[in-house]
Amino acid sequence: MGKEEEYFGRLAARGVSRRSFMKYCTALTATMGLSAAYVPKVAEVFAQPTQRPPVVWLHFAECTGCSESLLRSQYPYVDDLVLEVLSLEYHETLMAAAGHQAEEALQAAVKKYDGKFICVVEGAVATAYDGGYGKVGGRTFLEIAKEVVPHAAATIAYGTCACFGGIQAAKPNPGGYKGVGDAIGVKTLNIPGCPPNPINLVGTIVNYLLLGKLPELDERGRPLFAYGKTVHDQCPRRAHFENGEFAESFGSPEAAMGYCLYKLGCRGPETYNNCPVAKFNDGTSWPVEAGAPCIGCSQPDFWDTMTPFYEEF
Ligand code: FSX
Ligand code: SF4
Ligand code: F3S
Repeated sequence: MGKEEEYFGRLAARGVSRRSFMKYCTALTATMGLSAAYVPKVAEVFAQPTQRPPVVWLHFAECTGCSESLLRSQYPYVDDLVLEVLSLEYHETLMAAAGHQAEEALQAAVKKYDGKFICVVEGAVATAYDGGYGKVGGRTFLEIAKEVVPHAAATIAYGTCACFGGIQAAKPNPGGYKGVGDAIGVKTLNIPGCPPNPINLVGTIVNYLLLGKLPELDERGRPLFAYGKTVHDQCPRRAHFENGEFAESFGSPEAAMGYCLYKLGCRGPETYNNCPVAKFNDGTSWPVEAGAPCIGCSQPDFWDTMTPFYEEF
């Protein structure tokens, strides 16, 4: 049996049809900003993996929501990508090793794949007091980041914490928390969001595997295909914003359904992300569609600049 047939057999055993897999690939290709002609090639990245780039996945200060949202995607394509298309050499949440064995695994992976592995980082890095505010296995995040990140072929900061510091960096920030790139002075590819949308990580990695390069980035290191426009630019409620039809002018939450949430504090106009088109949970919904204003979770410093998220009246 060919690799592809084997793959579809595995999907079928998990209750996923070839049709719904192709639907996912079509959505992924569109999210990546590629033409529909690329859909079969994108499908091949999953179904017939030819290369398995080694990945070292680090966890610093964070809530692990980023890994959770990635691994709990409804369909198995994401765990397939993480576990089979990539060669996951180190991931604290997923690996069986613990203690000294885990530390040795990290060092061995960095040595063996020096200059060749992709480093994915979740969480922020403490920089004050020699990084003393955050440690794994007795070593500071700062020390681990300095030891691993410069040896990677590319580093992907996954989540607002890893990109810009996130909640740890909110004022007064006594630990001097920063995004990993700022903490150690390297350039990272940034996929912010708290949590980010898994499709943007999958799109970035598929872009790398398919075209042999990372996607085009903006000045903050974010892939343009995902962060090139504001949430507001792509929001289906935008016509109501332009007509001045705001949810708060209606008497009841039911009557306000579907109207613009700007006067309820929506930060969509200042927030760069593709939530309205990519949606979460395999295209089910996103905050504004579910009736919650955007809180700007993918913007740097959103905990300081976009709070309070809710106020009591
Ligand atoms: Fe931060 Fe992620 Fe928010 Fe949580 O790893 S971006 S707190 S969803 O877990 O880093
Ligand atoms: Fe813009 Fe938010 Fe209104 Fe949507 S709900 S149109 S993102 S202000
Ligand atoms: Fe975050 Fe706003 Fe999207 S809160 S998930 S950037 S709609």
